[in-house]
Amino acid sequence: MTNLNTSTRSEQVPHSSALNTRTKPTWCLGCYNFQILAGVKNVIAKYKKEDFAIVTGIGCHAKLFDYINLNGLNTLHGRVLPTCLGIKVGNPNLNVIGFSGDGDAYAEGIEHLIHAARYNSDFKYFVFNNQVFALTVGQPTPTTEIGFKDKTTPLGVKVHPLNPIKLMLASGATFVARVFADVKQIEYVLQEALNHKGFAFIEVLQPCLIFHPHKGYREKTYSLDKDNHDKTSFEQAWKRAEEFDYNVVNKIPLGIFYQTQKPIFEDLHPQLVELKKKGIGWKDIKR
Ligand SMILES: Cc1ncc(C[n+]2csc(CCOP(=O)(O)OP(=O)(O)O)c2C)c(N)n1
Repeated sequence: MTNLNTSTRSEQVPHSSALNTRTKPTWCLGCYNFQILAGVKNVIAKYKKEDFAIVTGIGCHAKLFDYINLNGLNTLHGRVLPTCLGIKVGNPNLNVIGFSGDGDAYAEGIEHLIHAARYNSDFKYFVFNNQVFALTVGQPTPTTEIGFKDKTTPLGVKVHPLNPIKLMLASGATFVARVFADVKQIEYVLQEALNHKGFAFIEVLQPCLIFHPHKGYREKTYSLDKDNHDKTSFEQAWKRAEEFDYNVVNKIPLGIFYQTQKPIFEDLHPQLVELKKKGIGWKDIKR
């Protein structure tokens, strides 16, 4: 994370209401997105909000942009990651966090996801995975399980779901995590991701109460932390990732699958190193 030390407001009591906006949330009553929103705000409230920028895609998840009082961009469907990278290149001193749905990340934006893992720019990326395109009323996405039916797929999904955790591991991501949409889990993983230097991929299991409720889903989850998982071992991460293939299963591991250190994109470019040293963005350079 950039500016972790300089921007901390540790002497003050963090108050997430400072990040409130006047926009009334239009998510469904009880939507798990409220949990994610609260967790994200609680963590960012500990820092100076001017040091942050957020990016959202298009979908239910993207409404989060209207509910947090931070700078950033509500961008095009599937284009969260290049927008995050653009902001980092414009000002590498900003802490950038991207938010996508599973449609946004794994369908429209899938190519960017692979390269974001490869580039290892120092920004963080949440994917709210409800296993449907929720805003457009519940069509299957690349992580929808076999057999799921809706009006567009009346005979049920036939093809095997994508496993994004394995995709991220194979693409070279330096921080790969999955949590449930619970305020405490979001707080934990966001703080860990901010402390990580490099790209952080965080999938959030976020059942859609209307189009894909997944009853009993949460009971199948267990914590990697409490199960002797070594997050520095690629082999262990891969094995754990295989335990849940996004079809109905008995157990779903949650936590940080894998964390390692590699050079970050910004440090490989002298111009960006220079901006970081000076604590400025391109717009601050006098010409
Ligand atoms: C390029 C493009 N394709 C399709 C759409 C239509 N569209 C708007 S929202 C949406 C669903 C988004 O689903 P997801 O990313 O999973 O987010 P969720 O609504 O589930 O949070 C789609 C397909 C669009 N706006 N732009």
